[in-house]
Amino acid sequence: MQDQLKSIREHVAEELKNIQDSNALEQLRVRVLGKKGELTAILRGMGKLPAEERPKMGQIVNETREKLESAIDEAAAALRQREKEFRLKRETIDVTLPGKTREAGSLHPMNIVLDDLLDIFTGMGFEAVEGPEIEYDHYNFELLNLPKNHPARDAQDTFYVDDNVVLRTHTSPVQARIMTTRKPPIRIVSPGRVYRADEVDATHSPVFHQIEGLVIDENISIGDLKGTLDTFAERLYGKGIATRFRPSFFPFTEPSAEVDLTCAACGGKGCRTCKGTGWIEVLGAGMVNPKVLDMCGIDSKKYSGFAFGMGIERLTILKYNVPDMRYLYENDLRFLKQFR
Ligand code: 2NM
Repeated sequence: MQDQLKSIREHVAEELKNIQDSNALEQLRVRVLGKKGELTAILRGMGKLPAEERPKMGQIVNETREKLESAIDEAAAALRQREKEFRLKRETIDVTLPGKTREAGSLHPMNIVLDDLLDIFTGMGFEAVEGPEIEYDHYNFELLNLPKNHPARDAQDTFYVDDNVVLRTHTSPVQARIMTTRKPPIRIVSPGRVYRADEVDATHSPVFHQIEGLVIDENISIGDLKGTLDTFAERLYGKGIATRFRPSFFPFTEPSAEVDLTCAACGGKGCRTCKGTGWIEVLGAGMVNPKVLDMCGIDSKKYSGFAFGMGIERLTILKYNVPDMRYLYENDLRFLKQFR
């Protein structure tokens, strides 16, 4: 029996040297000291000993149990310490590292200009309306007095989906839709994406953005158009910016005008930006052609209206002095970060 105890002490001592984790240690504790463990088995065997030997043996077994228990406890404490050190080492934080920064976003310059435009025109009583980018030929051309065989309808200029469907070439079809469904007074602007079969260069893109305006009521005159655009020019580009109307032609307006704004770069004195003229061409406008009103179901004897249209890219380029339209599309952060 003494030999058995000795062999348990020895193999426990040996195993404790090799144990690396607390699970294995707990298994050893159960195997040796547990209810069905090696030491308990020896204690049971004591019944077979002569009565006079039992107290002595009992004492030895108890001493052995105490020694084993404290040896295992010590090993457990050492393991816990080691595991803690390991954890601390792994969780070390270098407090000198730079923090995670969250960069502030910013609006695209065209969205800044679009927001300005919507403020300006809703401030004058216009309602913003949107419509489909894939549009019927009927709304994009026919109702706007661009009949079949008109050069603007050529596949050279327009993306056709099928014989009757195009990618809209302006946002006027949104206004044609409104004219056919509402009664005057009408006061709307239609911002949005438009498509033309153009090559990309510094001032052209096959996809670009427009905002067009339309006012229809009794007694609307070209004076109302001039006043509206003067107000727009000053609010977008600042005090002292005026408009100049030059005669032009559009099928959907009569009379029609190209509208220039005072060159903001020189204040109208003449410089390289405006090629010495003091004016920059920015938009087109006119009195809605009575034929268009009638085709859309509005009585041109009772009502008149004005309309205008401009490119949001062009407005943006002029406002921020951007040398090439392609900067607006390339999403280069070095460019975009300047608009904070
Ligand atoms: C422009 C120039 C002149 C225009 C006309 C209409 C409509 F639908 F009322 F006929 N909307 N927009 C218009 C007029 C657009 O863009 C350069």
